Formats: sequence, structure tokens, C-alpha cells
Amino acid sequence: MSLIVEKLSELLNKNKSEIKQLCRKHGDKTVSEVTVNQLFGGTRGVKTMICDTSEVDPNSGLIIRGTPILDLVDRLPEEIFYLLLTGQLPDQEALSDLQNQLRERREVPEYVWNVLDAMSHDAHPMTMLSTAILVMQRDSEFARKYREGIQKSDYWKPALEDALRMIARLPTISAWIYRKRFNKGPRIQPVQDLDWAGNFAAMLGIEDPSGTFADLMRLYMNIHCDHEGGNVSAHTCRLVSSALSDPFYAVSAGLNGLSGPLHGLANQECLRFVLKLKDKYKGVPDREQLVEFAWQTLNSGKVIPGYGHAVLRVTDPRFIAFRNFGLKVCPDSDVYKIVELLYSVIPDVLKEHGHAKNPYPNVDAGSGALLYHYGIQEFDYYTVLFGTSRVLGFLSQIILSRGLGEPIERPKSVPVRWVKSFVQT
Ligand code: CMX
Repeated sequence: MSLIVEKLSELLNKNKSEIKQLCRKHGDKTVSEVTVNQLFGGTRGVKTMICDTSEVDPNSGLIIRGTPILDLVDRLPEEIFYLLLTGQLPDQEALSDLQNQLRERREVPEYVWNVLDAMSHDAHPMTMLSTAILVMQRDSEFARKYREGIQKSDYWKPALEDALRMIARLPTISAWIYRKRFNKGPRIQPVQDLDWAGNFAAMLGIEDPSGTFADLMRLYMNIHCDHEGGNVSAHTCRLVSSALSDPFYAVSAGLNGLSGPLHGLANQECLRFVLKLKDKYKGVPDREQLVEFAWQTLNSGKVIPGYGHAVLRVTDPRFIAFRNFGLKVCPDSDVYKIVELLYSVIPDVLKEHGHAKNPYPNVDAGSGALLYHYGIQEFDYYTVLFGTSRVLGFLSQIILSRGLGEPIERPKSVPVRWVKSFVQT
């Protein structure tokens, strides 16, 4: 038995008995009420689900199992996955064990390459990623064990097996999507002893004389890994999984949610915005030009990409992590200078505009400029990078949900007619 299975068995037993006790003692207590505004407003802020992997505090941002993300930026994504799942960082033995488990499973089945090869040459890279995950469903251990009649209390074990397979294969698949879709040359094989994100960086085949690109990938994979359970992609993934659709179905669905321009696709929109500025002003604009451009954008009914957030009410610490990295590796690049200038100008413009509840940058405001600096200039690929990381969170949440025996989700919807008559009573 791998160390992670041992650790999880112990943890889940403890959590299950705590939850049983909580429900027995306090099952009837109300934790959230829903206003009419919330009913029509995406149920924003309504507490309707349990998610132990991470929390987003409006005033301090992402906290993974009690540790703020800025304290975890130097860790490996494998360590973060272990932390998401178990609540503890692995010691050296547990980390090596997990890395070995991943190495053993990283061979990508030939049919995945065949399916990707058969896709249209202009398919969106996110469609390719979601499809690659979906076709691997045929080998799902969860689906197989379920058919065989596995006990409910053991569902999480084959879910973990599927998760390890998916995580192990992801860097090879995602890197190939980049190389194939953008004609970057043949597939690069994984290196035996490299860490997960280091290998991903190597397989992307980016020229990197500075030797820092792998560090960007480690950082990128760390800070996008999870963001609570209620965001579109995580929630989609959990919802699909709650029907006991196996992790391949659920993760593929979650990635489809991540593909929306208000969610994961925003990072490509951000860089587009920055480059538009660079083109229009033939370099780095001055503050007045930037303010004017921002107002033109807002007045034409568009959003300023990379700014605002459904939950956060401060500058996203993940933006700060990227900013610190950018200030080290490319402070003199025009693109990066525009990102910096936007940071100093946009919050005031958005405050004056008065619509956005959070006028500060989110994670997407700076990540594209860094990728651009290293030569990844194909915007459509950016969400694949986000997705490759976010799968760590999706899968952790699925394993814990199945481990805690969570039921199928089924919130109640009501027609507008019902609301009209309700407010009159
Ligand atoms: N520029 C202009 N207007 C904005 C804005 C922005 N960056 N952010 C919010 N607003 C507007 C909203 O469109 C909304 O307008 P209406 O009242 O006219 O409909 C109003 O401000 C209130 O919105 P909100 O409650 O502050 O924000 P939401 O929770 O509805 O939406 C988000 C959050 C992220 C979708 C929104 O801020 C946005 O569209 N930002 C730009 C896109 C972006 O950066 N997305 C990345 C999100 C990161 C992630 O997914 O993790």
C-alpha cells in the first residue's frame, strides 16, 4: 500500500466520525440564508458545500489547508497535491513515494495520441485537453470497481488510482498539446528523475538560456492548484462526480467550465489587452494614455481582464507571487512594464467606475506576461497551463468527496413565479 493510501485511510476515518457527530448534534442548525438577490445572482456567498482542500478569504486570498499560498510558492506541486489531500506537507519519504507512484503511471496510452492527432488542426487547446482526459475514461479504475460492486466506503481508493494516473500523464499530454497544436516539433519524452513540473517544462521544449522557466512552471502549477469548491470549474467537477461519474468524466467537465472567458480563459484575455496597449501606443503607454484606454474599454461595456473577483476583495496574493517572479526575471520587458503600470492605474479607475466589488488584480493579471517573456506567445494555450495545475485541486476534492461518502448534489430550483408569490407573503 502506498504511503498516501495509508495516510488517507487514517484521515478519512477520523473526518467521517467527526462529521457524523457534527450532524447528529447540530444537523438542524442554519448555516446560510438565501436572499432574492442571491437567488438571481449566481447564489454568490451562499454556503452550500464542504471543501476542505482550500479556502479563499476575501481579505487574504487563497489558503491551502490553513497555509497562505504565499508561504507555499517554493514547494513542488507534488507536495501541494499531498497537502490538498491530507492537510499536511509530505516528509521526504512520503514525497518520494508519491513521485514514484506518479512515475510508474506516466505512460500515456497510444489511443490518446491517436485521438489528439485526429482533431481539427485549429481545435482549441482546452478542447484537446478536455478530450484527452475524457477518452482515458475507458481505463477508469473507479468505473471498473463500481461495476464490480465495490463498497461505498471504498470509493475513494479507485478514485485515487484514477487521480494518480491522470496527474502522472498530464504533463506529457499538456506539453504535447502545445507542441502539436502550434507546430513546435516532435514529442519530447519525460526525463526519468525530474520532478512533475520540471518535466512538464522540459517537455514543452521552450528555449531557456536563463534556466528559470522550470521555476516558473513550478510556481504556476502551485498557485493555480485549487480555489475552494464553489468556483465554476471545481463545482462542475464535484457535481459531475457526485453522480458517481468517474474522475475522468468529472475532470473533463471541470475543464470545460474552466474554459469560460470569465474564469480560466481570462488569462489569455489579459495578455491580449496588454498587447493591444503596446501596439496602440507603440510601446509602454504613459499613465494618461492607460487611463484613457481603460475608460474606453469600460464605456464600451467590456470588463478589464485580470481585475475583479467573485470572492476576493484585495490584490490576489497569487498575482503578488507572479509579480515578485516578474520583477526578478523580466523587469525591463515592455509587456511586463505595462502589467506593472496597469497595477498602479486600474484599481483607481475601477473604483471610480463603481461597478466591480473588487477593483484589484486577480491571478490572471500578470501570468500571461511571464509566459510571453519565455516565448509562449500562443494565448489559446494559457488556459491549458491553468487547467493542468487545477486538475490537482479537482482530483483532491473528488477523492475527499468520495471518501466522505458525500451524496449526489441536488439543490432546489424555483420558477420566477414562485419568487413573485413568495415575496408577497
Ligand atoms: N472590469 C469591469 N467591470 C467589472 C470588472 C472588471 N474587471 N469586474 C467586475 N465588473 C463589473 C461586473 O461586470 C458587474 O457589472 P454589472 O453589475 O454591470 O453586471 C459588476 O462589476 C459587479 O461584479 P462583481 O460582483 O464585482 O464581480 P462578479 O463576481 O460578478 O464577477 C469576475 C467576477 C471575475 C467574473 C469579474 O470581476 C470579471 O469579469 N473580471 C474580469 C475577468 C477576469 O479577470 N476573470 C478572471 C477571474 C479569475 C478566476 O477565475 O479565478
